[in-house]
Amino acid sequence: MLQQQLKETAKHGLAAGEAQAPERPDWTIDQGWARYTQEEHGVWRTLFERQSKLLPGRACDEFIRGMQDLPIGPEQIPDFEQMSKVLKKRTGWEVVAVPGLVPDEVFFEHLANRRFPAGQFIRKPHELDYLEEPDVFHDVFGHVPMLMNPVIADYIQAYGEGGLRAYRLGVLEKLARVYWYTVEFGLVQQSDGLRIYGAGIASSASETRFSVESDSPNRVRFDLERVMQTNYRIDDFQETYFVLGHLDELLELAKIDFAPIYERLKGAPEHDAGAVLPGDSVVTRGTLAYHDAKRQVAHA
Ligand code: HBI
Ligand code: FE
Repeated sequence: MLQQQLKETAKHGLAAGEAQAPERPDWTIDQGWARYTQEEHGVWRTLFERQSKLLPGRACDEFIRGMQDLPIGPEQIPDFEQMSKVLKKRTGWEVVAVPGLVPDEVFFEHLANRRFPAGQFIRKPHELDYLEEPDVFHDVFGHVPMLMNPVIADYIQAYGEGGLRAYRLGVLEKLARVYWYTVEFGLVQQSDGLRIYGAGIASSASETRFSVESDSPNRVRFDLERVMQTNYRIDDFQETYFVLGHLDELLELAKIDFAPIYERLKGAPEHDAGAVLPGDSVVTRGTLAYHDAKRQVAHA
């Protein structure tokens, strides 16, 4: 894998299934909450406090509200069972523990059944800003508040169902891009400004600032086919963020039959992560200074 300097949060960069054979066919494990050490709870606290300070005014209202309504706080790593009780009442979702990345089909099967697989482990104190697999902070702090929202709840379930279909059709890459640029790195236009709803951003201190404040990245209105043709960064901040006009746009997206779109896009050109295209509705055109500087160092 490339050298990765600034991987602040889980970017899911490893091939799924690199762990050893699972105990259970669905890859779930016991969370084993009582076995977390004080040091592990301390890592959670550090990350929780840092993000809680940054997110008001940067994350969307739905994220902030979801967080408030969940029984999670800075003191300790959340207990999945307790959290699932509240989540289940709100949107029918629950959180199950997995060792890390799981194979794509296993992941989709869980989502299609409103089970969110969350990494059981937490990153080590020396890797607060650097992590390859989704851990409990990324999965719980980043994803679960949005799962309290009925629109996102339906959308991610639909993604699980669509993922199973896309997997069989051999077009997973295109669907994965949609997930990446929405659930993981999505921005949404709110009346008081651009806001974060993507978990990959919301669980990362540096990308929280970068995504909404930096002049470097492009911010482009979300367009399904455009996104399906666009590469993404797994090793660094995104070069382009796609912006929804409203979270309800995801409801429409959840209903779309992707099969004809896959057909139409066969052989269509792929776009670089930092490209701005003639058809784009540009919110802010980026300087790309951040990534250009890194590319220069890499080529020197
Ligand atoms: N496994 N635990 C876990 N979390 C993920 O986000 C995840 C995964 N396996 C596969 C996967 N994501 C993605 O590659 C799919 O969305 C395509
Ligand atoms: Fe994630």
